[in-house]
Parts: sequence; C-alpha cells; structure tokens
Amino acid sequence: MDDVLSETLMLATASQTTPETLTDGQIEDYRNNGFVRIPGIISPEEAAHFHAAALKFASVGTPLSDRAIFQQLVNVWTQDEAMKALTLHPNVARVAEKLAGVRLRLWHDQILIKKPRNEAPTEWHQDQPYWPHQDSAHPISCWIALCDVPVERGCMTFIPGSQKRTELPAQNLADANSLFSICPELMWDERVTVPLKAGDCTFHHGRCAHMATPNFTDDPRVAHVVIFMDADTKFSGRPHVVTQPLALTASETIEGPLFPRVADYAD
Ligand SMILES: O=C(O)CCC(=O)C(=O)O
Repeated sequence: MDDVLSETLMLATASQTTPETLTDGQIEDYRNNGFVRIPGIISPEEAAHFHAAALKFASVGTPLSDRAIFQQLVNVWTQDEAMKALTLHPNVARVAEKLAGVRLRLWHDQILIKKPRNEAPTEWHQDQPYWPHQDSAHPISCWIALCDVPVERGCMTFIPGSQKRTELPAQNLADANSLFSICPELMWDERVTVPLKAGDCTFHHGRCAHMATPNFTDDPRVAHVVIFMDADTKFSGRPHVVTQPLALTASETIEGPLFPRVADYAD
C-alpha cells in the first residue's frame, strides 16, 4: 500500500468513534447535558452509501409527513434492506447503550429530509412527550448526518440540561414559542448549535429540548435518526403511528420483532 493512502486510511480509522474509544468525558457530557456530538459514528464512505439509499427510498416511500419543515419517513428499516443496515448498525446501538448506561431496544427510525432552501426551522420541542412510553427514563436518539450539515443546511441546536424537565406536555413542532410558553425559564438557558460532517452524529436524550435550523442551501439536508428506548419500556396507551397497528394494552411491555433488543443484534 502506498504511504499516502495508508496514512489516509489510518486517519479515517482514528476519527471513528466506537464503544471502545468513547471517553468518560463524552459519557459525562451526555448525562449532564442531555446530548453529545460524536464524530465518525459511521465512516464517510458509509455516509455516502446511506445518503444515496435514503434519497432513493424517499423517492418511492410514503412519507408520514411532507411538511415545509421536513419530509419524514418512519420505520424505514422494515421496508428497505439498505437502510436496515444503518438502523441496525452495531456501532450506533452499542455507543447508544454505553451513553444511556442501560439495556435498550429499538423504538423506531426515521429519515428526515429538509428540502433545498426549505427555509423553515424545526421548532423547539422534546421528543418523549409524543411517545406512548411508560417508565422509559433513558430514551436516546442518534441523529446521523448523511451529508455535511453546516448550520446553514439544518443542523441541531440543544438546550443543555433540559432533559431534566420530564414533566412538560407535548410541544408544537411548528410553533416557535410553544416550548417557551409551556416552560418560560428555558427561554434564558444557553443553546448549543452542532454542525456535523457526513458520518458524524449527535445523541440526544428524549427529553432534551432541541430545534433544527432551516436549510438555506441548494442541497437537501439528509439525516437518519435511530431512536432507542429502555428495553423494559411499557405502553402508555397514547395513540402513536408506530404502535397503532399492534393492539397493545396499556402497561404491556413494548416488545416483538418491530422493537429488537440491542442485546439481540449488536452484542
Ligand atoms: O432534523 C430535524 O429537523 C429535527 C430532528 C428531531 O427533532 C429529532 O431527531 O428528534
């Protein structure tokens, strides 16, 4: 192998994050702030492969929502073999478990595409109030950039520590003031905006308040989100598109083929 190529490959390897290279500082940041930026959760080559696969699926799949803020395609892994490899990527699952510190299972995935020049932010919200979960204290989402996502293309912004606000009702994704009218003190907290290179990700707790900036560029912003819940999460009875066809009863454990345990596919 020539020296330049071998050096390039070594650098690529060194910039990957695995459960073994995850530092105590990164784990502490996640637990204190409710989010953390992780470089290289997948390689740039994998990001390019999944970017093409996500756009291909989005051109044929049925979006759950096709609003100005984003095109949203849910449970893609059950419909597309190429994207299944990303949703069930062992590195994603194992880093998620190490950050959360408990056993997890998949809740669902989603491709989120902000169209070129959509010029619409995803407004402030917490995720967990939308979900039909009882007793899930460690929900965690891995938001993977499949293309470079500078601030101008629609990256995530977080309010550190807001995951401790576990009592808030669901907020309106299209209303810039919804979160702050429900919880006015969050208005004055620090906000952290996290641009990402393709293959990098952020992990965020299901209660960490976040928004995403608008896409002002000529390219789509393509992100894939893999969402995990505590392995013993129960069904609350709240209606949700993922659990709707399953006829679950309240307080029943959410389990079965749609919700694989990390222990069963990534250990
Ligand atoms: O990508 C976006 O626009 C928003 C993503 C989001 O809210 C989430 O992953 O929870």
